[in-house]
Amino acid sequence: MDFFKELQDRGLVYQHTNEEALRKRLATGPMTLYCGFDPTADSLHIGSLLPILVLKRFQLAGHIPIALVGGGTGLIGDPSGKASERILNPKEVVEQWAGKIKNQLGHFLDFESKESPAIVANNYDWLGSLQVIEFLRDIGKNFPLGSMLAKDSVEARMNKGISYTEFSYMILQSYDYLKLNEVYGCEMQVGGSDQWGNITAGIELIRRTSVNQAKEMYGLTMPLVTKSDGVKFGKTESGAVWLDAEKTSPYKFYQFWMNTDDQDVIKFLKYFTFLTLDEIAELAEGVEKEPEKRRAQRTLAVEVTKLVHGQDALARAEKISSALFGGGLSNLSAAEVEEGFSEVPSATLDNSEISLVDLLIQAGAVTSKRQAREAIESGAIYINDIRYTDIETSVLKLERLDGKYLVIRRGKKNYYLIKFK
Ligand code: 629
Repeated sequence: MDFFKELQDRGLVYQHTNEEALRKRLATGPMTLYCGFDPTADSLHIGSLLPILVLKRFQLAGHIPIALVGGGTGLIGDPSGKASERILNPKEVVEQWAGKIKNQLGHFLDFESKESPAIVANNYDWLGSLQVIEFLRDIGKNFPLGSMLAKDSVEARMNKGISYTEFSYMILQSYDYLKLNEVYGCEMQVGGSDQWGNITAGIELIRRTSVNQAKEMYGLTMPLVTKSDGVKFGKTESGAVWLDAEKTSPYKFYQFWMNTDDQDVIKFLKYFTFLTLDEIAELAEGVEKEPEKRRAQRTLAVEVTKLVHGQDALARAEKISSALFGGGLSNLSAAEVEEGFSEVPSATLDNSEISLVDLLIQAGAVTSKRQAREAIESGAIYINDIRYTDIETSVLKLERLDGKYLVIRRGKKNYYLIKFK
């Protein structure tokens, strides 16, 4: 099996250093590689998923992945791909985020593997104790200003402005690569295409300083994930799609992938799943011949949700999805109702008598009594999947989901949640 070719066929290779040498090196035996993740929030989001899975692909092919948490670099701020200077986060906050991200990264890699156990490291361990005189004498001397100014990340900010702090970021990331080379024999750095400048800066630093100068160092970037409609990948109306189940529920996560365009779904299956290219080619035929079945989308949602949240959370997400889209609300537990309807308008009521008309107003389904009456009498109102057309319906007698909830639907897909105390 030609692993590099597999990466190329999946569309995962954007830029790389010397291809011939890299292919040869990959075929020679296990190699140690790394990718860094800065703690800029309390969770990773799906933007980080592609490089995480690339680390995993390398590990499955017998190589040793290092997931590096940027506890140190996260205190500085990478200007790569950023249109303007960042606001510094407090040290304690970055430290706490670094811990969470380290934990998340651990879920994707195998630490028990006999031949190629994964490594997680935090660059604060070496950057945090760097002394400024040493830094400028031993490291800074190897960075000609001309090549620093020529990096896209710096050039793009020359007019808008860039501080000395962010300008220096590439030196720190380069030093990480050098450290990881010395300590773990790391020979390759991977990242998104925005990281190319930092990766090549690191290779250059190692070339200038390392005792094993003869040894080739490698760099590889993945393409930026784009969507055919031009909308930024990974954003929804309610913001980023996070890997933390507390921030984006597994149900929402599952639905995000379900909603992938036909134009994008095959590309995403190649990027984000471990299905073989043959299996994906079969799904591609389905997209051509019977797109309405959305088999490719469902497979994508199943595979990625399972990878990130595990089998149980996937089963819950599927159950909630089929209850919401195919009927069967009454099978849902309280936790599933809360997960499935976490983003719809909701109201909490006590058990005092209330008319159906007032219930709809309380839920936010209508804005006036007249609107409520019209909606009921025209047959647009469903409660727990049953249509009610009589405005005299007794609300307190309606059967509740798990004893507590009424799910109101107005028309085809406007949902509201009522929770009883
Ligand atoms: C120290 C820090 C290193 C090596 C890398 C780093 C982090 C790097 C960065 N990466 C992005 C991030 O942390 O800023 N300077 O959010 C992000 N990355 C994953 C992909 C990326 C990149 O974590 O490389 O391209 C997104 O797909 O933007 O020694």
